[in-house]
Amino acid sequence: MRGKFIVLEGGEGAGKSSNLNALQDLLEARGCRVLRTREPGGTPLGEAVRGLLLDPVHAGMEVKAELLLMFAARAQHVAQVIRPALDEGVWVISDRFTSSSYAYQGGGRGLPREAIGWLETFVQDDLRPDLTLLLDTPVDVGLERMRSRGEPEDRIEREGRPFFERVRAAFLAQAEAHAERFKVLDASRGIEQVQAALRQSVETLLARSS
Ligand code: Z5A
Repeated sequence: MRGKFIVLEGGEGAGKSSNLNALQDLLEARGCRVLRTREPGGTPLGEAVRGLLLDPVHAGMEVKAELLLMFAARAQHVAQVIRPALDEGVWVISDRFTSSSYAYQGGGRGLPREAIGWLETFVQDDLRPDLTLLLDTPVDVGLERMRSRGEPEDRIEREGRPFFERVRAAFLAQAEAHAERFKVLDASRGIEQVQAALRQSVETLLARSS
């Protein structure tokens, strides 16, 4: 049987990395073979493109170049990693996917959603995540968590609060428009509560696919 494709999305400091561990443990405990990946990245080419996208040295990157680099990395990721794994029955869990392009390059940068939609179809054909878990936090909470880690900010993290407010709004709009394949989790709660909600959503998907 074909594997399922689950994506974790959210703004800065939403807790995607922390929750991916819990998701992987849950699926493996239920006997699923799991491949964990991320965007931008997930292949040697994609990781090289990620380096270009996040390096503050490219502060003047044209927004259309940013969008096209996201999809260049994604084209390789889909062809080399995601599709083959799903075809072999492996469950793919990804830290971000195309919803981030709608949120950051669409909502944040103001690029038209029609252009993003065209690239989505060109690169993915009919491939869409079976479930997108949107970890939603007020922007201040996420930025505070991110800054408390004390790591240097990458090129995109250097954007100001209004940018991240637009990103959040664009994520929530997608979740509303595609309620059948999105689940919004209130990620401002404690990590145990967030993980309990995540488990519930994934159990529902597991029950549907058995
Ligand atoms: N991007 C894009 O623009 N377009 C695209 O198409 C794609 C991506 C695919 C890289 O992503 C950047 O690429 C990203 C979007 C853009 N830009 N930015 N800015 P990334 O996912 O690698 O980078 P990130 O979003 O900055 O990830 P992050 O900062 O690592 O956040 P996170 O993984 O969601 O959070 P975390 O590391 O799990 O947690 C952050 C801290 O909060 C950590 O200390 C945790 O212990 C703590 N935490 C987590 N959950 C909780 C709870 N519930 N309570 C308290 N503390 C918590």
